[in-house]
Amino acid sequence: MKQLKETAQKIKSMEIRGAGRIARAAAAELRDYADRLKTDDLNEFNEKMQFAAELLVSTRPTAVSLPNAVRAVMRYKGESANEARVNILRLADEFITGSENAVLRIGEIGARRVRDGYTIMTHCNSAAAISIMATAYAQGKEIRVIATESRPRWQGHLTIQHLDKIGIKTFLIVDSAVRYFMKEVDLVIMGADAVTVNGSVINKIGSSQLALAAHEARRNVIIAAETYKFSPKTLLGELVEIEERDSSEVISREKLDEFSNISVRNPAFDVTPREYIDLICTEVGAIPPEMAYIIIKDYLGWGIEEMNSNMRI
Ligand code: RI2
Repeated sequence: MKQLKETAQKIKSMEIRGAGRIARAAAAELRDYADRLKTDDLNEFNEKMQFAAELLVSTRPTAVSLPNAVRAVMRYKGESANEARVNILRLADEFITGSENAVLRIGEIGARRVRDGYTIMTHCNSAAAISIMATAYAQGKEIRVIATESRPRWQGHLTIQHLDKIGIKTFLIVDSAVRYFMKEVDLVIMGADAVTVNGSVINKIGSSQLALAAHEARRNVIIAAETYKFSPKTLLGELVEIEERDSSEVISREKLDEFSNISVRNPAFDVTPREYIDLICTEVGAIPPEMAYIIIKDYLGWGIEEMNSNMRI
């Protein structure tokens, strides 16, 4: 239980962050938790697994990768606690390996859209988006990247570290400079925390203004997103909840206490409408956003019937 709570806390505090990484961390925690559960009673085992699943899902409300990863593991079956445990270990490992391979495949598919000499703008820190840039660069394409700081958590600093290691020439800019630099950009590549059934993309706050500036300047926008970032629940009309984080990420508590009339709003994500997105690059292909439903139904396996009868998390 202690380790389960620690993992949940690390995801909540963003010590473990990035939609893909938190999904893999949750799958790994469910696997290890099942392994640590010593009970032979199947009912008790199931109840404890359900508790763990719900705790992990509650940590970050927006990233759909998290419930999708948990659901992939919680599909386990077993006539006994031990059978269930063995099944969970297999499902979790399958999810983790599949997720790592998906990022590589997205790199290969997405790199086909990157030409030699391109300047690419990116936002926040997305392993899937970086995979495209890294693959294009490894293919010998001379690219440059413009990376935003991504306030308030500065994930842009992680991006520049990564790109620097690979050897890609990168400019770090403040978030408010995206429109100023758009004229120098050939292609925008960003990640996703969630993709809805109508093809809208939820990603780090600021993504939609970047996409809007790209749309205005007629630059293409590619979203790099594994299929498990598509939200089955949006098929039932549910909206993806946008996480609002603590004010202390934006201004210190002491400073804020100096004011009487000021409070902080700190949404972690925003929604980019599909009109501003040219392509969503998944591991099963580069699709127009309008095809999001196909991914949810055919690749995640959640048609409307399964949704109505099965979805607990
Ligand atoms: P990968 C991140 O969320 C960013 O919004 C990023 O674009 C997205 O996850 C996808 O990242 P946060 O955890 O899965 O920083 O592509 O809030 O790495």
